[in-house]
Order: sequence, then C-alpha cells, then structure tokens
Amino acid sequence: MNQPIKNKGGEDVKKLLITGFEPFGGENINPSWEAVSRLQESIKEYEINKLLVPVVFGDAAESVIKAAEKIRPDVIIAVDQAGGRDAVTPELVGINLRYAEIPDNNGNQPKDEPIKVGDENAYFSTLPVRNIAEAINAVGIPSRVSYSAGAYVCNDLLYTLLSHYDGSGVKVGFIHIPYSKEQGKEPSMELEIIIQALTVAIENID
Ligand code: PCA
Repeated sequence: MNQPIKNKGGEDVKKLLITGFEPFGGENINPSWEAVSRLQESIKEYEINKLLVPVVFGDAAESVIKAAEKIRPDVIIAVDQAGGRDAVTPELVGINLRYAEIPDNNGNQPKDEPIKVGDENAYFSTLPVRNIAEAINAVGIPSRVSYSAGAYVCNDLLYTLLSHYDGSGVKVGFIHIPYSKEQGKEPSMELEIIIQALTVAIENID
C-alpha cells in the first residue's frame, strides 16, 4: 500500500486547489487572482495548486472540475472579488440561481435561471466558515461570514462545485475579498493583507 507523503513537520501532505478569477466588469485586474497567484507553494500540510478561472457562467465550474480531476484535491477554495465589501467574507451558501446585472466575459446575462434544473435550491459550504472568519479577525483583519454569494459567476461556481462534490469528502469553500488598493476604489484592502487573510483561512480549514 502507498504510504501517505509527509512534509518536513511529519504531517501527511494534503492537496488544496485554490482558484482566482480573471478581471471583469471593466477592471484591469482581479485581486482574487493577484492574491492567489502570490500564495506560498505550501501552507501547513497543504500543497497549494493555483488555477485562474474565467468569469463565464458554466465555464468557471467546468474548468475547476477538469483541473480537480487531475490534481485530486482534498479541498477546493474559490476566491473572488466582491467590490463594495470592506471585509474578507467566507461564503456560507451557494444558491441554484443565475442572475447577472452585467454580462459575463462571454456576453451571457442570465436573468433568474436555475443553474441545475431539478437540483437542490441551495448547498452549504463544507468548510468551517465561522472558524475561518474568527481566525482571520484574530490576526486583526476584518472578516465575517457572508450569507449570500450573489447570483453572478461566483455563486455559479460555488453552487456547481458544492453540488458536484456533495457527499464525496472533497471540501468546498468560497471567499469573497474587497477591492485591492491598486484598483483605486473604496473600500479596499492592501494585497499583502488579502494574501495574509487567505493564508490564515488555509491554516484553519481543518
Ligand atoms: N467576482 C464575481 C465574479 C468574478 C469575481 O471575482 C462575483 O462575485 O460573482
């Protein structure tokens, strides 16, 4: 039988797939990818696998599921920009609804359509969102649990992943972050702080 791979601390190595989004809505950058792409390659017992995801209904989840089939992660975390929020917000729930105020990056603009006909109305995140928010707060970074990921592409990704991995043992979570300082919009957070918050989140997934 294969022995689990151990890290330097003697812990079994686990795999995390963490995603960030492309820019959308006229922005030049998306702080989610700026932060995810700068994360360390390994955090605690997790090997960090990073993926850039398109802001397109359906394609976002498809690209993550395809990557996950190769990587076979223990945990998947999607990170996304939520312009207007002033805190790092782990999302509790994904809902079976598509509604777009602005077109996605392929010009799709669904208005009140289900993501998956006949599937559950909603799925809860399988990450300990409250512990994660508390741990981020404990290092002095504003964070709180969010009870709505909206109905745009992020929710589409969250809901589809939660449905796909339901009962599989793969944990799925989702973290919305504010604008980063370089986008010139308020409220915003320094990229370094966002990176620190994501690192703390990963340290607290178990
Ligand atoms: N935020 C959007 C889509 C991509 C992103 O970073 C959202 O919250 O739906």
